[in-house]
Amino acid sequence: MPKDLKELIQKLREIFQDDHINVDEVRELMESYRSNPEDWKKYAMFDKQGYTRNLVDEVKGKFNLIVLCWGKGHGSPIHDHSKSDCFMKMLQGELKETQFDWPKEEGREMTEKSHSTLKNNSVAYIHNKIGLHRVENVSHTECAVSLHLYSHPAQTCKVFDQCTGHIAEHELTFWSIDGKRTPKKTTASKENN
Ligand code: CSS
Ligand code: FE2
Repeated sequence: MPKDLKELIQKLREIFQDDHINVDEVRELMESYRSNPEDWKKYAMFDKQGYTRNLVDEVKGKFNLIVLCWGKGHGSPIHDHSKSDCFMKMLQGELKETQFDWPKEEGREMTEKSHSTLKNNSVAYIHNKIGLHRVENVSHTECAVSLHLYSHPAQTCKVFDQCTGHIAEHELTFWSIDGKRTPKKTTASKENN
């Protein structure tokens, strides 16, 4: 069991030396880390406008690890994960994940496939073959913090209009890198996906 976030990162780096990853192994490792705010508070930066993406670690071409900070009522649009495997671990609070199938044709409303509440320390997993999702902090009183690992990280993703299934390309940006706020110019108005 990793004793802190640093040790979790070390173990992830070891696992990702291999080209082929075992999803269950990564998931179990992330689950076994017990969230301690002392480990991740330097990455936890909130914004009033929407959730923030804060880069913690990256191994180019392999994975990146991001702390996402969700203020009260903040949520993502319905989105895909490009070529990434996405592991999402709760560090604080709760998030609601709603899954959708890929839209079959444009013009039709996308209906929910399933939804679940992600509780503290649990890990959810998704990639494009499983489907699409929306993630929300539905709480009006509590913030939420989650740790996301993306293998083969992408710089863009697709976002979907639930009413019509219309697809748009969306740029993924970082609010901070290694605990330092990224210059405003590169993050203008496109923080959320
Ligand atoms: N994929 C979203 C968060 S929900 S998994 C993102 O990276 O911003
Ligand atoms: Fe996602």
